[in-house]
Formats: sequence, C-alpha cells, structure tokens
Amino acid sequence: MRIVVLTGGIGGARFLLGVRAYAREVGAEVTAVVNVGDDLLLHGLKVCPDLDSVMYTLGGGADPERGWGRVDETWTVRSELAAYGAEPSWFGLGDRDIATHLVRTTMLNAGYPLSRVTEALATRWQPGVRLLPATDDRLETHVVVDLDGAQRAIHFQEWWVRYRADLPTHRFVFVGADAAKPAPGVLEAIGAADVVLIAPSNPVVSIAPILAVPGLRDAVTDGPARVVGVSPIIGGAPVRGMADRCLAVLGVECSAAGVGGLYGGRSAGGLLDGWLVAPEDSGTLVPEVTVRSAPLRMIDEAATAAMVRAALELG
Ligand code: GDP
Ligand code: FO1
Ligand code: CA
Repeated sequence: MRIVVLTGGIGGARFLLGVRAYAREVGAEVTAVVNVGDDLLLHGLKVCPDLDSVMYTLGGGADPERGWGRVDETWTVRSELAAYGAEPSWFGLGDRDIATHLVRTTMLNAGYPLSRVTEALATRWQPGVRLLPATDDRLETHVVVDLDGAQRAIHFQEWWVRYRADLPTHRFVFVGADAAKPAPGVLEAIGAADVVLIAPSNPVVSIAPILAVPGLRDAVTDGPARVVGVSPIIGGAPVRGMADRCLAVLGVECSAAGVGGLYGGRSAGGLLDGWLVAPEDSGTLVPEVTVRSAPLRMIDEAATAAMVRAALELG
C-alpha cells in the first residue's frame, strides 16, 4: 500500500507519527508532501519551518512543548544577534536549529535543489517516511494587511509570529506559486498512491499553498487514489494555533463542516472523497463527501495511529 500525506508543520508532523506507526504495522510506504510557504531567509539562512517540524518530530529531535525547533535548545546566537540590534528580533533561531539551516543553505548555494537537500538532512534524522517539499521553487505565503495606515503585504511569519495574526487582514498571496513546479517525485508519488491523506493541518496556510503549485491539485483530484481529509478543527475551534483567524480571512466558518466545505467534494469539483471529523462534530455534512467520526485528538502515537486507521477505512 502507498500513502501520500499532504502536510504542514506541527499538526501534520504529529499526524505523520501515527501514519508511520500504522504503515510499519501493515508494511505500507509513506510519502509526505510538505508545505514550503512558511519558508524564509533569515540572517542569510534558509529556514523551512514545516519541513523541519516534520523532520525533527519524526526523527525524535523536536521540542515537544513548542512543536517547532529542537529539544534541549540553547539560544546563544539569538542573544548575540540581539546585542548587535540585528533584526528581526521577533523570530528566534536556536543554536542547534541553526546547524540545520547552515547545512541547508550551504547545499542550496552549491546548487542542490531543496528536495535533494531535504533528503540529505533526512539521512541524519531517519524520519521513516519520504519527505518531499511541495516544490523546489520559491513559493512564499505573504499576507495583505492594514499596517501603519497603509495596505501592504508582509511575510507570513511576520503576520503569524510578530503580529499573532492580529491585524486587519485582506488576503493570502502565495508568491511564486504560478511559476512553481512540483518537486521531483511529487506527481509520481501522488499518481502511484492508493490513498492521499490531507493531514489535520492548517487548511489556509499549510495545505492551500501545497495545492497552489500548478499541477499538484490536479494530480490529486484526477488521480487514482482515494482522498481523505482529517479535520484540524474540533468542536468549532483549532486544537492549537490560529487556524480560526486564517479561516476568518476567507470568510469560512471555523468548524469541521466549514473546512470540509472549503476542501469540497471531489465529485463536485473539490478535493475530498472522505472527511474524518471528531465525535463532537458527528452531525457534519459536506456535499458529495462521506463523513465519519472518530476521536481526533493526537494525544499519543497509538491514538494517532487509530485515527489514521479510521481515515484509511473511510478511503
Ligand atoms: P503548523 O504548520 O506548524 O501550523 O502545523 P499544521 O498546519 O500542520 O497543523 C496545525 C493544525 O493542527 C492546527 O489547525 C490544529 O488545530 C491542528 N491540530 C493540532 N493538534 C491536533 C490534534 O490533536 N488533533 C487534530 N484533529 N488537529 C490538531
Ligand atoms: N514561532 C514563533 O512563534 N516564534 C519564533 O521565534 C519561531 C522561530 C522558529 C524558528 C525555526 C522554525 O522552524 C520555526 C519557528 N517558529 C517560531 C515556528 C513557526 O515559524 C510557525 O509556527 C510556523 O511557521 C507556522 O506553521
Ligand atoms: Ca505551517
């Protein structure tokens, strides 16, 4: 069996722990197609938060409380940068994490594409699933906001981390998406998959930028694999993070039905064959989509593997 997972960072990474556990049990092969819209260049270093959250989580090196960055992290470089007054001061790179960015940036500057760099980094972390960036090309999520009396576009990280998504916000723009190509292996993996799982990731800023890569969405909707999504919204609220603020920008209700409707039914021009929601949301209806409920709180690997099993039964 071949499983492809479309995923963002923290929520997707925890989901992948369950996918990997299930896959080991049944001998399935897993490919994760990871969002790159959050990526940024900082102090000359290429930072890929969602790829790193997935790689560190599956590799056992993630900080369990923060969900991003390394466990046992130290912040010497951050405080030295602060002593120089170096901006941005609102985004912190940990010392251990910086080693990843140094290796990545060196390889990118030497001409290796991000997909090859990711593969190289993964030889250390052995995530047990194949990690592919959605694209090797530049694709950055920017956010059009009102700031200092003017309408302007700021990088997603500035919106999310600096302003905690708390600015009058008009829209999201996936800069570079039009010219981006799926990374090598992405279309092949989707075309060969038995099932494509949409992780319980942020639909607006983690999953949408993946689907914005030309050809990628069509590969999913026109491909042979069943497509099953798992709701990141339980009882009308995100489990963590600010998906509610992202959905509000699109005018979509923050609910399992709202996100299911945003993805839409495959036979109605959308994405999904199946939509897994939490027991709290068991009355959810999405036109043209089979909706089932199962416990969706990823409290540990076993609970998450059970959730994956429920999603696959739906597929
Ligand atoms: P990010 O890129 O680091 O923001 O992470 P993702 O986009 O992959 O995932 C963020 C989403 O994960 C949020 O919208 C959360 O609601 C969702 N999430 C986090 N923990 C859980 C959980 O235990 N169950 C479910 N169903 N969703 C979760
Ligand atoms: N999130 C924060 O809220 N503050 C930070 O200083 C911060 C630094 C950071 C460094 C590396 C990395 O991979 C992630 C980091 N994040 C930080 C998390 C992250 O940027 C966001 O949560 C995601 O991009 C949203 O998916
Ligand atoms: Ca993300």
